[in-house]
Amino acid sequence: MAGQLIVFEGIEGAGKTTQLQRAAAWLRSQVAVPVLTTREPGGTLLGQELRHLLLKVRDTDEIAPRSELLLYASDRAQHVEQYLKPNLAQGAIILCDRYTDSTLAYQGYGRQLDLELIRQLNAIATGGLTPNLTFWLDLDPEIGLQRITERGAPNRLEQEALDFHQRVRAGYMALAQNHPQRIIHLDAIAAADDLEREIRAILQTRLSEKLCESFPKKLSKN
Ligand code: T5A
Repeated sequence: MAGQLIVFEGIEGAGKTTQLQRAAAWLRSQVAVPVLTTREPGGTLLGQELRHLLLKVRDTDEIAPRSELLLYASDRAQHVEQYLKPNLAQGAIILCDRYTDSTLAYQGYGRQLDLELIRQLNAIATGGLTPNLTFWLDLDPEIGLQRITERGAPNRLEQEALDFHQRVRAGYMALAQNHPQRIIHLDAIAAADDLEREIRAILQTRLSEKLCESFPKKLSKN
């Protein structure tokens, strides 16, 4: 059977990676199919090189917005072809840190590039592969950036001005309104343990509906 692609989205420091790792650990104890974690940019060897180019702070030679857009699309095309599609075909549950909504939010709303153009580019890069479920960890950018600053030196995107990050958040809001079935809004100011419980409960419902007949292990209630 086909697997499930579950994506974690949100602004910098929203807690995506933290929750993705916790959800993966829990799912591994619940289901009998492989549970994989990956990210964009950087989910393949080529992607790791593109990630370095995209995120390193540049003193000169700034990346132009359309060039940035194409680099993210290139990372995604490689990721879909080389990693996501083959593993989904094997029935894996894949938890992915960022996917197509990041490009709409950051390059579309943040950089203000044409949204229709980005949708077309996303369609080319993914070959039509859309997430089964997306968790949007929604947080005030001032708080997210504060969390990042406490962690260490910010990367190229994290160094953008506050109004850029506010546009990105507004972008996620618009996307969630347009895709209420797929995108689940989570208030990311909550404690990590509370968010983890909320995510487990949603996964429990969504995956039970779709997958329980195929799983030797049963999804438990906690
Ligand atoms: N990008 C990406 C685009 O512009 N276009 C695209 O198409 C794509 C795919 C990727 C950058 O690329 C951009 C977006 C990004 O700018 P990245 O390093 O992968 O760069 O950046 P992020 O995905 O944003 O990763 P971060 O690590 O910065 O944020 P996370 O994963 O949301 O946060 P996390 O879990 O690492 O936590 C951050 C800190 O907060 C604490 C953690 O302990 C950690 O210190 N924390 C909490 N604190 C309080 N309460 C909670 N609930 C907390 N949860 C975590």
